[in-house]
Amino acid sequence: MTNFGAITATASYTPEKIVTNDQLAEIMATSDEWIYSRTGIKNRHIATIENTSDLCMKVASQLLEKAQIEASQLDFILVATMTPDYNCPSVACLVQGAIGAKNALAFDLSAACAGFVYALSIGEKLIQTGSKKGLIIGGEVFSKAIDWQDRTTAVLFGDGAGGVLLEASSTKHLLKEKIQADGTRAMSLTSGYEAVKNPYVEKVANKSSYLQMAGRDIFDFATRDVSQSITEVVLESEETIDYYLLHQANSRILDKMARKLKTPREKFLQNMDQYGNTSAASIPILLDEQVGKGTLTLGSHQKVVFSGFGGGLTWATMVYNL
Ligand code: B82
Repeated sequence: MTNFGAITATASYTPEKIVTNDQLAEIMATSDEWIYSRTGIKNRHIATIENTSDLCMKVASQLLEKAQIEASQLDFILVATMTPDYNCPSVACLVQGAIGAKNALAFDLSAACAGFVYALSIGEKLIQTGSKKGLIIGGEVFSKAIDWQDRTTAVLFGDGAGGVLLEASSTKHLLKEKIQADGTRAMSLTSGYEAVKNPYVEKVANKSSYLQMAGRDIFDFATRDVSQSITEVVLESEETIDYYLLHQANSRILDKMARKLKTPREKFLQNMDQYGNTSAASIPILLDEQVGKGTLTLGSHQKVVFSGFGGGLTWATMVYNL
């Protein structure tokens, strides 16, 4: 049986331009102390030329190069993003065309900061039903979606992309998962609103399209509902977890989760200091970085938790056997 998915390569790419907290303080009323003490963020990469598909294409090419496979061998390309270049074509199709993955189905998945884990879950099902190889990518250019006049949100986000190659394997790697949503709390985090606008509309809704978030509400969601899902999935897996790779929104969330889960804080890997919140890209960027550093090794059977959470509300947790 070769019907399980295995992550066989990781990659990430962030735009060259780095903006520090001090540099942000030059264009808005904020400070390094204010940002760092509340969020754990110091720097973020900001796109100046590249759009989301460009970042994702770089990740896709790196994955093919690392695994030494041809683009034509790919059966699927899934991109998790809430900041696509276009509504149509999808980022996934732009990547498919650019790398020449002529046999791959391709689509984008919108599940905000939980998007990468949602997409990994769908990729696993595609492998279970016969696909052999596919790319799962999370990519965002959030800098185009935020209100640069709003210092409470503008300081939080960064641009970037990360991804994995998923291949058919005889070993089970995705040990347990729980993929959830609660649309009754949809208005807690919104971005990209588009009003109905046509010659027959009398009054076009005057609602901001910028990212807006009810910080305290989603902080409570993360530390309550997401902690609970992690507790459940880990218990069901009956595994001892080596590391936790959670969405990199805010280091205070990780502090509180570690306390709630009675787990040493060091097991919660962290890189939001260098990238800020990259939404769907945050977990695959963190994964690739830790594989690069040697903290995590593919094929080592280390047990990790992936947990993404964000707008929707959406949340998705996996216990993964690397
Ligand atoms: S905050 O509300 O301002 N706060 C927590 C009480 C500061 C210490 C805040 C800030 Br600043 C940044 C992020 C959050 C937050 O809770 N974010 C999220 C929570 C759940 C899901 C996604 C996110 C996200 O930001 O992506 C709170």
